[in-house]
Amino acid sequence: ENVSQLHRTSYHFQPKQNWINDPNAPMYYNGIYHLFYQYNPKGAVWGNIVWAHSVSTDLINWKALEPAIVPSKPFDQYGCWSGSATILPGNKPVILYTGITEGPPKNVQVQNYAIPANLSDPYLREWIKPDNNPLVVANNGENGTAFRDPTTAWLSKSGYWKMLVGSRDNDTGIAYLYKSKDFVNWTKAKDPIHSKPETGMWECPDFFPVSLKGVNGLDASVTGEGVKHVLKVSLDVTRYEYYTVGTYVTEEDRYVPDNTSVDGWAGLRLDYGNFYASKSFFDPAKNRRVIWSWANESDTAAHDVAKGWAGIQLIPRTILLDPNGKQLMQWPVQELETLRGAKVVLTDKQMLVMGHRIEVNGITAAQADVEVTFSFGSLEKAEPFDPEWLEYDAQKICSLKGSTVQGGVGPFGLLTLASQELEEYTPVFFRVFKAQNTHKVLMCSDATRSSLTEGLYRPSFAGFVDVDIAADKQISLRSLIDNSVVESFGARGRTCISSRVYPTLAVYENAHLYVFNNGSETITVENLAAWSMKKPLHMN
Ligand code: DQQ
Repeated sequence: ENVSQLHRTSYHFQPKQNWINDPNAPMYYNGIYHLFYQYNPKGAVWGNIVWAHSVSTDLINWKALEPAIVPSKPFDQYGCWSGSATILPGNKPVILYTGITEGPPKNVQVQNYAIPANLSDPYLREWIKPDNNPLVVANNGENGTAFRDPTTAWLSKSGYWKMLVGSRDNDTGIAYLYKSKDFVNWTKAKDPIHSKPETGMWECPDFFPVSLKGVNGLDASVTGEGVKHVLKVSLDVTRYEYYTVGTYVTEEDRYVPDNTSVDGWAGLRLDYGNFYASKSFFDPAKNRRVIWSWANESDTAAHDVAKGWAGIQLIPRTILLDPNGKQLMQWPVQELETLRGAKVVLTDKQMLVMGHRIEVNGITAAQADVEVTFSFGSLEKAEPFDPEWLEYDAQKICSLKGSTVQGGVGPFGLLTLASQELEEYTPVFFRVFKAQNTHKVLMCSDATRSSLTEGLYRPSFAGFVDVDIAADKQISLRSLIDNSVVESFGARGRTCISSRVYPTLAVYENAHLYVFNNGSETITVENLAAWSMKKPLHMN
């Protein structure tokens, strides 16, 4: 079949062809990382959904296996939708997933389980769906057409396994809590673990503990002193996710977000760009929590069909709680650095006056990893933050104040995937505003000028960065550039933004990378290191 190679990523996870969406049941088992994902074996649009399966020893090189779970039984004959893995005592993995028992338009949803046919097969190629499926059906007031995406289960001190199922009641988003002694007989807890009016369907909930101190990730079952919990949900209505940091009140089986976490539309986001249906897992080999996410295409479905493929998985990220306890920090897994090839550095503290840009030469700019720190002398020139903007989200401010709109402190940052004459470029940049008694730092990844092609979705993705910029007087940025994706990490991963872009001129060796400043305050490039990124030896 004809698969267009232009715009395919080199080091992001992609199968050879066809449609992919949500990462499913990521796990580490006996030295192997498993990634399952929603996949259409028959085309480049959503449909015919099965669980594709790939394995890896390093999260970078992947080997594709046969799909692990495909529709075959009355309890999943119209589709095998998203789910999660749990490793049971005795080192026994089990998958919980949503089966579709009645097709469109209703798409009736139930929760099933599957277990490896042969635990001594290192790749766990074959999965069995026991006959006592489904485990959980909507028979207790739940909406069976909005009832899906079971989480990894955790074991509570009372000896019960607990898991969440995403749902909604009219407009109220809900994460139902189910418990079981034996992983087979599940009963619904009296109350959902959490819900929130006017948020719509909660897809792909993820609920996990994070440590208040140190850099270790935690297994799903950890509770107690020094631990906070995070609840992440994917909002079907807007196709973005939000999360809160809070307390899991184990005695009541309720989750209570902290008063520093906004619960709802305006909440914190793992990524302010193209990032959906994310799922994390605890990696016992490296004592870390790792999160995977799907990034959909931003072109048209007709383009996807013509290309023969759609969707990528973003680079897996290590998740930590910010030492301030209020938000998460994410960073590409360290294994990614093994793909770093040719390196260039700017260490001579070059100054960027307003309107100035410097090209980063000597790397493959279409396929690169860049780390840079920018500094400045003072915030005196910071533009005032218009109080009216308090009603706006960051994206709207970025669309008003793009990279070419001159400012005070910023816009400064990177111009990625830039063509020779800047007919095309995707800027990733910061802009500092003076607000009442404080400063606001806006980070943007703006696709507006990314491509000369008409009809693409070109959002000005943006988020605020929670740092003490007046004290720091500097800010760091890392961007992973890979042909049609730019994945950026501001201030060590406090604010992350991923954009999908489709340059026509800034492709392969015709792509350029620059640092730039368009604010009146001179910006210093404290240090910059950029690497050409190699293609993994094995990618499906
Ligand atoms: N995708 C799956 C659902 C999930 C949605 C179907 C999120 O299980 O709710 O492919 O992208």
